[in-house]
Amino acid sequence: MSLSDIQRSRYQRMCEMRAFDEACMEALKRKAIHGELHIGIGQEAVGAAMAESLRAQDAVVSTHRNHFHALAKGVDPLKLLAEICEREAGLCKGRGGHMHPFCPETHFSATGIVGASLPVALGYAHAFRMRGDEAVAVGISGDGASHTGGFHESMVMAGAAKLPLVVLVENNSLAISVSFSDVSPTATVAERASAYSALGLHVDGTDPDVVSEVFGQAMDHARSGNGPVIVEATCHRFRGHFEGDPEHYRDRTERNRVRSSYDPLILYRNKLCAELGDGVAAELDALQKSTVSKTKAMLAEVLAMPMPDPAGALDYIFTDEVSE
Ligand SMILES: Cc1ncc(C[n+]2csc(CCOP(=O)(O)OP(=O)(O)O)c2C)c(N)n1
Repeated sequence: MSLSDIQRSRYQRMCEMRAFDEACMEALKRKAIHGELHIGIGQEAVGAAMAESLRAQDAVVSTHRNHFHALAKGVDPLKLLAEICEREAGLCKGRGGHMHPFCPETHFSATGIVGASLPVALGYAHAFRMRGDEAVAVGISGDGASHTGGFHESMVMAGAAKLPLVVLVENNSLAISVSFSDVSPTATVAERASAYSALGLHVDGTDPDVVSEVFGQAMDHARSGNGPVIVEATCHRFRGHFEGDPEHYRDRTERNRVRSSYDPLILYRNKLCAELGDGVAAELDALQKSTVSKTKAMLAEVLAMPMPDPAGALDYIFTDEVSE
């Protein structure tokens, strides 16, 4: 049996996301990125799956760990990588960097302020309702951000006004060094949804098939005027909180256990081989290989791009006009 289009595209998206973050790690090594870099490797299944249910008019507001969400929303990977590498040709002319990429054309934005993506997503959801648009706002949160006031206030307002808001919580069980189970008043974030008159869905975030089905259900629910949804995807962060994090809170044995047990690319490859036969392995491997080499070529292109002119350091800070 052969791969279906959807299986191929889910695997390909995950490969693209992994290769993208590996390129970022390489760029950091080459000193093309300054400041903290938050890598999403291990969480590819969530981003890959959400891409399928997002429409052009929907908005996504992400976090400090935002690369996969930007790719899922259709942000141009070359412009995104150029932004992360602080180039003039980047999404925000190199002024936003890795934590603050903005793309008005695709309605994608992100913030490095933990918990702040939800109030912004709430604003989008209000605007969609006022304009009568059939669009959904997706606010992304980590498990740590689910404990902030902004998360709570946004959910209260979205629930009261039945706004088209989907909150995607990537629960990787760590907020830097703080374990979710040590601080959370509930075993899951999803079960808090009923307190906000919202729908709560919990899903295994390592399997793109499962995430896709559940995220699609959440988007349909919100798009049909049924109010907000919390989708919580359990996933695993393979790298440190940021690149260079000494990870004193987990030892090498634990890190290796997580990587060898929950790699979404390996798990999905194994699943497809078990379902369709080992014959599909060669196609999957070729796909991964060509994705890696295309991404390496993209990084080379970005690194050859010019940096912003220091004389323009104060450009784009103040504006006299507010556009629509
Ligand atoms: C308001 C605010 N407080 C603290 C920080 C520092 N900080 C950056 S990321 C982070 C933890 C976020 O954890 P989580 O929401 O679980 O996301 P993850 O890093 O696991 O993706 C913290 C405390 C910040 N950026 N903003």
